[in-house]
Amino acid sequence: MIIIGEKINGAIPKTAEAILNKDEGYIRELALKQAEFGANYIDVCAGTDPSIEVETLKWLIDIVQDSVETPICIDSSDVDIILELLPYVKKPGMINSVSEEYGKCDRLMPKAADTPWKIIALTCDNNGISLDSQVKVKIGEVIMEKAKKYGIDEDRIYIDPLVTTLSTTENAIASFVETMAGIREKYPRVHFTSGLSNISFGMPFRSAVNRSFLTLAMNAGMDSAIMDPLSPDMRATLYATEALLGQDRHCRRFLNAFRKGVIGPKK
Ligand code: THG
Repeated sequence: MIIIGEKINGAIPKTAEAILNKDEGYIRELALKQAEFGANYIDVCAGTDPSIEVETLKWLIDIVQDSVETPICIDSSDVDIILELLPYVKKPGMINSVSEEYGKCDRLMPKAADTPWKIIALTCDNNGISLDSQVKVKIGEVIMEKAKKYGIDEDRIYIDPLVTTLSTTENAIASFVETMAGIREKYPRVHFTSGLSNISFGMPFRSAVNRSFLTLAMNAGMDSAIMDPLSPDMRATLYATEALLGQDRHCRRFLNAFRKGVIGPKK
C-alpha cells in the first residue's frame, strides 16, 4: 500500500490554527510523525483563502522538505497553483489532483509529462461527481487516454474514484469497486487511491466505518490511500489486511511493525 499522510491540511482545525500562527514546530512534528509511521507521501493542503494559497503552500512545503526525505503530495484544486509549485518542490512527489473538469488534464499533463511526478486523477468532469459507476469508468478512460497521448505511463496515474457517502448512498462501496474494476480492465497497471474518511460522513463512530472501507477497498484492488498514519487502529487494519491479502511475504512487515510497537493492542 502507498500511504499518503493527510495531517498537514488546513481543513483540520488544529492544522489550520498552526498555519494561522505560523507554528513551524507543529507542522514539522506532523511531517516527522507521519514519516515515522509509514507515510510514503506527505499531503500538503493549505485550506486557506485562495489569495494566500501559494504563499501558505510554500511555507508548508519548506518545513516538510526541511524535516523529512518523504516526498510531498501537493493538494490543490487549482492547476495553476500546482504548476507554479512543481519547480519549488525539491523531490518530485504527487500531484493531487486533476480531473476532467475545465480541461485540467490538458493543462497539467503536458507539463508533468517529462517529469517523474505521479498524478492523482479524480473521476469527475464538468457535470460533477456521478453516482453511476459506468460514467466514472468512462471518465477514467478519457483520463487514461490523455495520459497516454501526453506520454505519461499508466503506472504514474492514481485514479481516485471519489467514493460517495455511505449514509446517503447505500451502494457506495459497490459503486467504488465497479469503478475500479471497469478502469483496471483496460489499464492493468494504473493505481487507485481514495480519501478514506469520505465514506463515513454523517455517521457516528466514523473510524470503524473508515477501517472496514479500507479492508474492503484493498481487497478490491485499491493500492493507495489518503489517510491518517498516526491512528494506531488504522495502522493495525492496514498491516493486517496487507498480510491477509498475501501482500506481505511471511507476514514480515506485520511482525516487524508489531515488534517496533508501530501496531499492537492498546496498553
Ligand atoms: N481525494 C483526494 N484528495 C483529498 C481527498 C480525497 N484531499 C483532501 C481530503 N480528501 C483528504 N484529506 C483529509 C485530511 C484530514 C481529514 C480527512 C481528510 C480528517 N482528519 C481528522 C484529523 O486529523 O483530526 C480525523 C482523522 C481520522 O480520525 O481518521 O478529518 O478524497 N484525491
